[in-house]
Amino acid sequence: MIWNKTAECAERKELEKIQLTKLKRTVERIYKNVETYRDKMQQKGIAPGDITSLEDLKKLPFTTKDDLRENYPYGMFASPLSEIVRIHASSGTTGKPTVVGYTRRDLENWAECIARCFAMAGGDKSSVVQVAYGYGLFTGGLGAHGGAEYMGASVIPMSSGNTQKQILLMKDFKSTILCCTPSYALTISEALKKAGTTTDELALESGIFGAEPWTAGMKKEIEKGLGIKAYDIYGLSEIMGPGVACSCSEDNGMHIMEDMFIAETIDPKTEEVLPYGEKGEIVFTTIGKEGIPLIRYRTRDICSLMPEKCGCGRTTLRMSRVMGRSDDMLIIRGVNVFPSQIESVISGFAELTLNYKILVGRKDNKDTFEVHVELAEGLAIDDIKFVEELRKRVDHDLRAVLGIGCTLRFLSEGTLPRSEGKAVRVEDTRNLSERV
Ligand code: DLL
Repeated sequence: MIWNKTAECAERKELEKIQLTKLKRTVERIYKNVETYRDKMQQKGIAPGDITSLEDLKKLPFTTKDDLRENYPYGMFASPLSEIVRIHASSGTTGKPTVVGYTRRDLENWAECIARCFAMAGGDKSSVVQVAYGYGLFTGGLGAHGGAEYMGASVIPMSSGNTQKQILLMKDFKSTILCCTPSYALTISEALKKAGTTTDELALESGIFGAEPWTAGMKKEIEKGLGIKAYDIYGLSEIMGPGVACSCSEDNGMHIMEDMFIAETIDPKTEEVLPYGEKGEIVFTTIGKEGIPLIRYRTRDICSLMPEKCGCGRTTLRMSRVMGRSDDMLIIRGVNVFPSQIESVISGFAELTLNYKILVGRKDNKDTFEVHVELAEGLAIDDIKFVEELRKRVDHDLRAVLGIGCTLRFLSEGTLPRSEGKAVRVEDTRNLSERV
């Protein structure tokens, strides 16, 4: 089913007309209400009236995560807090999170986008949607929840974790759609197998998975293990949350909600706009948002744009799977982790040096995450009491900043190889280059 044929199957010309009207309105709004944007535009010598065609988008400045950090917490909001009805946040590059706010209309538009995604995955009002994305500051849980409810489905707000209960409810409540990260879908599928439950005992038909990169191998395994068809859903908190784009039954790229977002791909180094089909960093301009509209937001996600007509009948531009990042962000067990966050914690301990290494791998379909760090000179690694007490404190601070735990290993000073050029801090052996 196509949820909103007017928006999703519009003629290109018609869609571009809508985009231009909404772009102009957005630019006026940010120029009036957000000092950073006013300054950036004045520096470039442009005013809202200079935007007269979609081509003019190129004249507008980019926005980065740093802009959000520098304006923490509410400086990029274009609506007063009295109009903001929800706040979400995601990892910042250092200690402070990236904060986003939604007006009532923003929440409605978000729900509309997600309802379109559910429809792509075969959902309708008779669906039973089990939301196993985390609820809280992360946009996954509440985002999927709002969209499923808006579609009219019966929503089970399970949140993530508690795998045995997920399975129990999935069986007894006859869930037809599962929403979670692909890695958690695998965990559920493994637990099902261990419990001797067959997919015939479930009513599950499809799953909407995203928030982290996943391989084609993982997709196959999830589909087989849960007896479903798996769909890829993309999004990021800064732009809205999940539902910016989603794959359809054709399973060939993700349809972008183009009446809400304008997508471009750029060369991350030169910032030159790339032609469709070329691999680059995807950049989004929100054209329907009130709370925190963002112009040309640099996502750091690498993919390509696909303008070709899709067999499903939707006419919207598709983005390919996410093929990598143009920065160093890691996604570990669905959580965004920046090496700089780890470094900022380590540097707060006089007992530690800044010689550290981050090791990410995969074992039994789960991400492993270790941090190895050298002790300061003269400190004894064999002083068990001291080391254990230190471990507790470092572990506590890392957990507080990252939101997930890691295996912490202390090393004697001088153990790690010293770099002769760029320090290689991260060793990621998950082999995620071959993705869905
Ligand atoms: O992960 C929003 C989301 C929730 C998307 C649930 C899909 C499902 P953030 O925590 O801000 O928001 O992380 C955004 O996650 O820039 C990508 O690098 C990555 N990401 C999101 N979806 C996908 C996907 C949510 N389908 C960052 N494939 C983004 C690969 C994804 N990477």
